[in-house]
Amino acid sequence: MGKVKQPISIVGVPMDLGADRRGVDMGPSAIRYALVQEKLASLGYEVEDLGNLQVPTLESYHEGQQQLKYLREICAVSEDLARTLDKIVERERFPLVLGGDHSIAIGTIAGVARHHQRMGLIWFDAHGDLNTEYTTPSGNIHGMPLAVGLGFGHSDLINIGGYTPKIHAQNIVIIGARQLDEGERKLIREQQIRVFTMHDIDRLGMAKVMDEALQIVTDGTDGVHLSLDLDGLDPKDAPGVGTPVAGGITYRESHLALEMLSEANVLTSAEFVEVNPILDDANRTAKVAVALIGSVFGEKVL
Ligand code: NNH
Ligand code: MN
Ligand code: MN
Ligand code: MN
Repeated sequence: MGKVKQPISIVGVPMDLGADRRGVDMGPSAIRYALVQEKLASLGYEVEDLGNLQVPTLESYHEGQQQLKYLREICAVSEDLARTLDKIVERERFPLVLGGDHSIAIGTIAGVARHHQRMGLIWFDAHGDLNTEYTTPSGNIHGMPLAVGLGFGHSDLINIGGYTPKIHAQNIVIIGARQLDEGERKLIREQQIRVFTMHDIDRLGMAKVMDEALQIVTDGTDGVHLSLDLDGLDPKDAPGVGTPVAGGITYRESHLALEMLSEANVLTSAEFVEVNPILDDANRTAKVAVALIGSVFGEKVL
């Protein structure tokens, strides 16, 4: 694992069915407009952009179940994404997925985790994304993907890719949490998931948090996936997200985290989600995403 300068394949998933703010479907375009491919090429990587997957247009579908909005359509896209990533990994390339709302992590994780005996997972987010149809306050599937990976939730979601669970609580960390629902807190306690809340980041500092996080996600694993929700950052630094929460990770803290991840040389796949250019301030959030992608792939000042 952790292949240096492994060739990269970019996939865009213009998904907005998992969230209730329009515009996040333009996330992949916004990140491309911020020159993601050029950034990676400048760091010496061979990069291919496979373009976007097809996502049905929200207005042409019925919401379906109140507690699992657009379940059918999200399942179809997730299967497509899982198959797409499976092929990228088989070609020994590094999958870099651009969202889209965070429901895409269901398909991303399904596609990559099958290639590992045991996969570590870094969930960088203001939220836990640990809801199920029984605990969701919104019915939005983007609030559920981490639970789904662990095997909790609707059977159609947890069985994407034909297997469940994809990941194990002992090898997961959540970084940046500051807004959790009651059902999520319960699942965190029951599953003993290591959550580095903003309180922990304030107290320990990001360097200590990452030291501990890297231990957890590499303990007995043969791969690590990064799922980075831009709302993990403070809205002052990343305003273009659907569900901003004050008091988040700063621009520099987020870079330090990803620089340390890059130095550890363990990452095998990554996704950057929830960039919403309609809600943004002149594409700043996509530019932050590209800067963070630079750090993940080894960009240094000196
Ligand atoms: N927890 C809320 C829900 O399940 C909000 C989730 N929103 C996110 N998650 N942006 O990252 O609806
Ligand atoms: Mn395969
Ligand atoms: Mn999220
Ligand atoms: Mn979030």
